[in-house]
Amino acid sequence: MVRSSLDAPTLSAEHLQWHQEAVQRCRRAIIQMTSLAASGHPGGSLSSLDLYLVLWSCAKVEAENPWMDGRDRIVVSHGHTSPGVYSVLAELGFIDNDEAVSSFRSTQNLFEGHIEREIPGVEWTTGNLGQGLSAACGMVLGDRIHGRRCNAFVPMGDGEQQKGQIAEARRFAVKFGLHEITAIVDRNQLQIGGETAEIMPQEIAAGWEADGWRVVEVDGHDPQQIFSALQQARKDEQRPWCIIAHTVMGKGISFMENKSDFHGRALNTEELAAAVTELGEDAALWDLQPLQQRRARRPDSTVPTLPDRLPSLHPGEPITYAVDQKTDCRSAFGQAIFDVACASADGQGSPPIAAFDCDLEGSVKLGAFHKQYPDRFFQAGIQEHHTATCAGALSTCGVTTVFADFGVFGVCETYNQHRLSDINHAHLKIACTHLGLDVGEDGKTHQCIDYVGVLRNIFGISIYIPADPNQTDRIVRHALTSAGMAFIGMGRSKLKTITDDAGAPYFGGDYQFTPGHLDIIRSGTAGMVVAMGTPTAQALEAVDALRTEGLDIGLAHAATPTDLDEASIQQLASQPFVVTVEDHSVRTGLGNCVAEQLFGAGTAIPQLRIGVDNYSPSGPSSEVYRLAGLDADSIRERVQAFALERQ
Ligand SMILES: Cc1ncc(C[n+]2csc(CCOP(=O)(O)OP(=O)(O)O)c2C)c(N)n1
Repeated sequence: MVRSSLDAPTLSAEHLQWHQEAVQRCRRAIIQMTSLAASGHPGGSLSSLDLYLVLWSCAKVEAENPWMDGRDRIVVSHGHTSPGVYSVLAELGFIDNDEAVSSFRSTQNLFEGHIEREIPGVEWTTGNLGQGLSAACGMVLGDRIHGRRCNAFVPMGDGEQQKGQIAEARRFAVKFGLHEITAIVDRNQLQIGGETAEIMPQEIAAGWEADGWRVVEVDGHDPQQIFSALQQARKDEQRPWCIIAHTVMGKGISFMENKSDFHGRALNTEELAAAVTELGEDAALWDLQPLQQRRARRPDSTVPTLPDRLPSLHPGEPITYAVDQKTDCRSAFGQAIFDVACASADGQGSPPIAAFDCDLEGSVKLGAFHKQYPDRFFQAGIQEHHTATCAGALSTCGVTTVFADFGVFGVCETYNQHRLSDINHAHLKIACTHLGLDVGEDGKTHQCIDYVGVLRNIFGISIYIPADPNQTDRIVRHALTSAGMAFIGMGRSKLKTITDDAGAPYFGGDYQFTPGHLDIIRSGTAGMVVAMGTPTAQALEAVDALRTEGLDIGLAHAATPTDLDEASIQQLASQPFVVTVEDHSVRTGLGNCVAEQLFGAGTAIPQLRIGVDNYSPSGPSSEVYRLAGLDADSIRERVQAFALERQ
């Protein structure tokens, strides 16, 4: 193996010699692993191969210390070229070649069909095309926040250029001066279905130039040209560069060259023999049997465990909003994030915390944080897909990262980005306001009534829906100081403070937020109303009215609807019936969560689900709630009727 540095004047003759030999070995590995798995993407792997070899042999990365601070980040965005990536990582000692080749696309270990962040040398799990550049932006920001500089190199496909998120990311990179990033487009002119020019004509170079990038074109199979372009790109302290590398799909095996058929098809036995002959090796040496046997044997993996980087933040002191101090949860969120940042600031006044906004700063209440920490606030414009990925990647770099948005954009618009961030072990905190019908006059386009239903599919996310500003305060402090992905869901309106029997703030003072715990706001034996989020105030008014009328009904609040603990479920199970109240689709929200958790505990009690059963019109939230049956009177009537039916 020969390694060089981008500081060297050129690639040495020795390096070039090694490159030519290594390319053949890697081609062999690519063909072997895809044929063994009988699937995979050999075509693009072969076209990107020279780029990968130059990158991993010249960038500041170390096989012995793959996750070292300050390393360069090689973020391969077209993750289907995994055979190419694995072959190069094996060549450079990051991973074991036989392990990668024999277990590729098997359930044995991590060498999946698309590259995985757990593999040393891989920075981001990709495969959902269009997200790599955004992830690289997050990583560069992470190093800047830690006072370091890293270079990020982002190889991408040319078909991939059709994704809009890439344009979002390149504008962001230019706006924030992320000159450390170099994109490298594998311009092989082909994608799955044929020629890129036919599938979707695109002026690739013009697009990058128009967004402010410096564009250069190279022969993507000439290591010296690739090296020199990378070197110049790295020297430019003003602008990020895009290197368009002209390549040949299937490069190196003549019958595969320029054939889109080999984008995603492995060679069959005859083709494999022909490829071997062409690569100049004895076909007998290419016996796949030993590798097949190893695949069947499933030996333990030698891949080390990916380290996790968690910042340490101080939660600060909780705030209690008084009973007559009507405010909205989003303001309480803005105050709490500001507080946590101030409480966690180091000697230089810079906390390891960052917040992203998509042109809704005033509405999502990030103003105070922005003003105090302007270099930790990222105004990303109406570019939610990029923002979600970029923030997700930054959250893996030892920076607590908040993505604040309206629910309909921060959840519904960006679901796949969040899912990929979770697969990447991100710790992103998604704070969404204007949830449900409480979006008010904006109407049905903005009514996010499916956040629980959508987000509960993401295995690593904790869903937190506070009942009022006091609980919001405590939930935000908890979420910001805990590991993992979190969603904090809030409405828009100013809310009544939820009070206990004595009229004091229920969620104020010494109240401790405990995930999984059902907060019993009123105890009763005739049945239990379980509310979630904004309509808790309406449910409380309804329950108090019914109690005055002699119905001993209780009220609970489920701030973590998807994960109620056993004691909470038992509390519900002992009731004659349960009524769920939510500003969410009745098909996929709290009602579902409660029903399935009760059923799972072996209990079937009658249940009434009060919630949203259709898109609702524009109007003040209070009117929209009345129309949807979420006002206190409607809740009271329906609970009363349900109780009467059961007597
Ligand atoms: C968002 C997204 N849409 C669709 C796909 C399915 N897909 C995988 S590879 C590919 C074509 C990619 O073409 P290109 O970037 O040119 O890569 P190459 O064919 O050169 O390997 C498509 C459509 C995907 N992985 N992600």
